[in-house]
Amino acid sequence: AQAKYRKDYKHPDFIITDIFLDFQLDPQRTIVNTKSKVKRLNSESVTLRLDGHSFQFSSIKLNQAPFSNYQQDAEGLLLDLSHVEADEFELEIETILVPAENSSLQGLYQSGEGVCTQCEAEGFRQITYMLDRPDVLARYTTRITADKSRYPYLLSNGNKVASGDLDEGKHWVEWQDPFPKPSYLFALVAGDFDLLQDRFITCSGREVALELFVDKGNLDRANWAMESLKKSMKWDEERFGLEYDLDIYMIVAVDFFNMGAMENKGLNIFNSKFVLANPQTATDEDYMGVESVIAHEYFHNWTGNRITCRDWFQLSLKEGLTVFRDQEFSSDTGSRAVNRIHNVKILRTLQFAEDASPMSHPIRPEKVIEMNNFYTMTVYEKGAEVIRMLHTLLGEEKFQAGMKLYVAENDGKAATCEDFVSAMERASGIDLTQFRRWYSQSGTPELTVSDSYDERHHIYHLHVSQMTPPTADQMEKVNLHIPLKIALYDEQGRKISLVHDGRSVHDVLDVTQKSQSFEFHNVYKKPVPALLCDFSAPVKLDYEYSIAQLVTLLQFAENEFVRWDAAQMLFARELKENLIRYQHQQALEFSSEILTALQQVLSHYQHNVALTTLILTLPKETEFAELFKTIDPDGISVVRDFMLRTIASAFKELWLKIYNQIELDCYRVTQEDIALRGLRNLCLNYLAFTEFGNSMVNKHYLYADNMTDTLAALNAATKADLTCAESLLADFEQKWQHDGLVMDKWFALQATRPDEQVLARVIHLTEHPSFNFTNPNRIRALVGSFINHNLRYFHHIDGSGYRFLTDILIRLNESNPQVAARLIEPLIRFARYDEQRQTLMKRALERLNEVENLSKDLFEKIEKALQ
Ligand code: BAL
Ligand code: ZN
Repeated sequence: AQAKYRKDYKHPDFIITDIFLDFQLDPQRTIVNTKSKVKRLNSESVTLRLDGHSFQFSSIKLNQAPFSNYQQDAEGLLLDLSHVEADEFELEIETILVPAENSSLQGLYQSGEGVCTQCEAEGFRQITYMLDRPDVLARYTTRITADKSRYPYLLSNGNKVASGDLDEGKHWVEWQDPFPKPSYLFALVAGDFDLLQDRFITCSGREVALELFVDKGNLDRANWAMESLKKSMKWDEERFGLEYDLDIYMIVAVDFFNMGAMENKGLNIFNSKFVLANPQTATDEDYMGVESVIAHEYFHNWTGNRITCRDWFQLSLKEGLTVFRDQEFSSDTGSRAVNRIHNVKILRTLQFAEDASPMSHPIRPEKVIEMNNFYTMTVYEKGAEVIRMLHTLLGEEKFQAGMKLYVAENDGKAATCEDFVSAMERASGIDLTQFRRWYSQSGTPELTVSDSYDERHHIYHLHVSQMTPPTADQMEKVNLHIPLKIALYDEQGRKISLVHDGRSVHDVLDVTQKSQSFEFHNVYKKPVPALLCDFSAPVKLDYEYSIAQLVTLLQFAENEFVRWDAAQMLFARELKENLIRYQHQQALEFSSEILTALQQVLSHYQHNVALTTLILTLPKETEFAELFKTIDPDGISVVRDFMLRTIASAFKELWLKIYNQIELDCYRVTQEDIALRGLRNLCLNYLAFTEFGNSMVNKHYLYADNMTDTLAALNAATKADLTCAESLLADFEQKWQHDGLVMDKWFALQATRPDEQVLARVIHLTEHPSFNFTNPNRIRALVGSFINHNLRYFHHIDGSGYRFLTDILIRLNESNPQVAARLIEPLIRFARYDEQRQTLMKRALERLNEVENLSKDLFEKIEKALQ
């Protein structure tokens, strides 16, 4: 497999300006006729390389005449144009596809009873030969012909311009997209659906038809997605001044989908997981997930579609920015603190782990073998953090001025990350020279902070130094521009103003050097510093807090994030100390000081219900694991279990009291109710580990009138291994076995049970009638949950977890390499474990390496891991 490098980018010698696609659709044999208007930009160029594979090539014509001056290989077609004089000509290519047998879920494939496409990043080349690169923008006209009764809806991008009936029960529809776009944004859907219709009046008064297509019978699960879409459209007008541009916006939910969703122009295709929701089938978390993914795809219409990426190395240009925009949407429409905490948890756990892995890469990668491997936490989530830092440094007003300039300069074009930063820089007048390094440097910077207090002169000093450890892809690191947001508190938790030479100073410190000191005046008592408030930069912080200082922040800090973060640090400390005890076979103990502080927070839950829940939620095993260079799966699991049981029994009466105090008469998706349900279910989670567990959980399940509560009961029952667990699981299975999406919750629970039998059960469940190896959602729910969220048993020292995963990967290598490459992640991270486990994991990778026809997707990761 050939690697591509960012530095090798070249402007295209040829472009395609207009493309007419004709699909004679049939799942067993689809004929695609493509007429493209090709333009030669480089008059010297006499060869044209088109990308294409995985179809039957039928014919090619140039200006209507048969053309045979080409070479075909496994990845495309090389046309020899040395005898073609004209700089503009038409290419007509015919290909034949079998959507029903396309298990890769890229290109054109069958999903359930329908047919749909997925073209990002390089799926279009599985439909026909094409200049399949994002900087080639063409106007698309698409005509689809298919059986009318089987496929009453035939959809593509843009506006429907014509349609008609044909003989033999067939019909056709023609779509035209007025906006030039790269091939990755092309979409086609054919099928029979239930349709939810609505409309949106834009800020300039235009009416947009909104159409949401779901599987027959699912209309009662479509409303939330539609409401979310309208909210997103309004929000983007109000906060970013961006208005929708077509007269129609369509969303189709499909069950077989590799990603979350896809922002195809005017025709989003969604994994049904991020569309369908009603109180009986979706949890509060699902509702929030639907809202943010709907928003994300909608926001791509400007940041992604109107302005796209020049090349795939620039992916974060659209993804980092669009994640930032969807995070801001969720924060403006919900709770900013809750959203920030949620996102920081993901970043610290998953992105930090990626940065410490063989796959480490900057948000703008330098080298790629398989582009699908770079739809990562780094490009998306760290990419969004980089945009957030820009926002912090510039402030909202200048940031929006930068956005305006970026849009004005790049609308209708394929842009680069540099185009974005440059617009921000020029619009704000702020020098971003050093800041740009965030785009080229991988790894997680570490900030070490110490302080000193001059009692006589009332001066407080903060000494800050930065260091980024080497990563797999990059040994040498440079100093970054890190915005460090701070606050100083007195012992009562009152904020002390930040003053220097009598003038108030900004609470965001510019850390730019290896080592720097900051001085604050008029500080009359030694303060407690809150550092990296709101996680102002994606870095690790090292400051030697005392328990007392953290308790002060936890109880009194006015910033909610600071309070939560103090709790995280207390838990981390407790876990680390007990892990040492565990490793020395000493008795475990929980600091009474910390318990008292937590109890204080819990008893005042009414002040801030959502925050109390977040504070009292013990970090997951995988979150704790990131505290260590070498991970001890058994130790972390045992100690966390001890902490859980200690908190459960220490506040038993309080858990019970709060559980009984919270009453919700019916299910509503509001901030307040979600927070209350969250706390009540947290109470249940802890109570499950007390003598009341079995009867309370049973009753909770019985009385639940919504999926959030049902799942909370099932989760509590399985995690605490209650006697009711089996019967509740059986009841749920019986009730939902017909519904794969709901069964995913059940599969995930089964896979995360904390007992020796879990792997045997998971293997057995791959034969379950609701399970299906061709559906990525099912695989992620059962296999993904086991390997990513069952730390102890996936990493069982007998190697059974690794063998299981290897078997699965061998199976998926050919059928769906994209999904396989996601699942291999925990195996390639062997360096984080002890020698015995490392040996077992490497053996598994070597076995995979021997597989015939190893996909580029797996090859790239295995090669990096074993090198
Ligand atoms: N562009 C791929 C899916 C997404 O990030 O929206
Ligand atoms: Zn996206």
